[in-house]
Amino acid sequence: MEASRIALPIGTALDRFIKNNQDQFQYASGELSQLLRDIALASKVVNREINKAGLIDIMGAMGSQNTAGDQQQKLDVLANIRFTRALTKGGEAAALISEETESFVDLTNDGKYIIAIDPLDGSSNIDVNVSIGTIFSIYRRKTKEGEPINDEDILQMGDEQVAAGYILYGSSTMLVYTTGHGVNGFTYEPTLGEYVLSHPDMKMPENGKIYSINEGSANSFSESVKSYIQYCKDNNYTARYIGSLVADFHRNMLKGGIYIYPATAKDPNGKLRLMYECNALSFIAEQAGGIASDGKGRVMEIKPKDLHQRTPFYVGSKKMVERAIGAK
Ligand code: P6P
Repeated sequence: MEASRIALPIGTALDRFIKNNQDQFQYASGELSQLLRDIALASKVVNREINKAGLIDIMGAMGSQNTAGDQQQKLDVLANIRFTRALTKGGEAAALISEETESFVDLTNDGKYIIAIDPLDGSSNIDVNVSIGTIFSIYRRKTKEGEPINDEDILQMGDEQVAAGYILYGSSTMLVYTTGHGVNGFTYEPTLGEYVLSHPDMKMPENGKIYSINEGSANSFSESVKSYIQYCKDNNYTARYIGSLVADFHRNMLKGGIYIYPATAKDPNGKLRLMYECNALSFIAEQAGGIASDGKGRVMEIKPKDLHQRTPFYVGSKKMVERAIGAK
């Protein structure tokens, strides 16, 4: 039975919120505070740079590719540097898994945590001023401090996450995270330089009428995906696809909805990455009462084989995902 909790008022600063909920975090609360502070700090710097995009030469592609062969945007690389630097200085993270780097990055700290991060998801939208996001998962390292980091630390199932979150750089900048005891959203107040509680105890509506999928790939969808999309159309649902996962996910968190990136001819295992996109959003979705599936089972039960492996992704309101995956 969880200790009854004093609900903290809207406007509570992130640090204060973490301290007040320290008994919920299974490890030393100071470590979580430091990790979230490191991530929040880097996000504030990234947020500032995003807001200047167009004024300074950070738009457009680097002319290089990431591990997946995706064109790296200049801000992708900048964001990766900012998060890596902040987590290194913070001292709590032992290693980092990032979309932007082939192998894991050994931060040579004696930290007890492994961070998986997509520093800037949806970055191709930067040049057209569409919302983008950062997605992160926090795992406890399995090896002892001082021992070399190995696959046991790096390839952990989503169910092993101790915390996860996202930052949405939108009309306002928000940090949303969970430590396994519900989901809380914080809005960045630039005049204070602080994230303050704005969305306490977020719950994803059990049902909804918004579906997010790139119907340009419809010809290669499976029959079950095609029939679900037809069901949405027959029931006058609204199609909303921003092309930025965090933005679509966040809207569905607030209004109810489903986001689907299924297997397609171009991406037979789906496009999205298990370790630094799907696991984090699955943890948040489930903590908010939603469902996250690969079309067959829970995303967080997938045993990773590769840092950058992809998975089909069905995430959102419980009743919508159940119908989409044909669950009874
Ligand atoms: P497509 C952005 O590249 C991303 O990873 C997600 O943010 C977004 O939902 C999806 O890919 C868009 O992919 O193939 O529909 O353009």
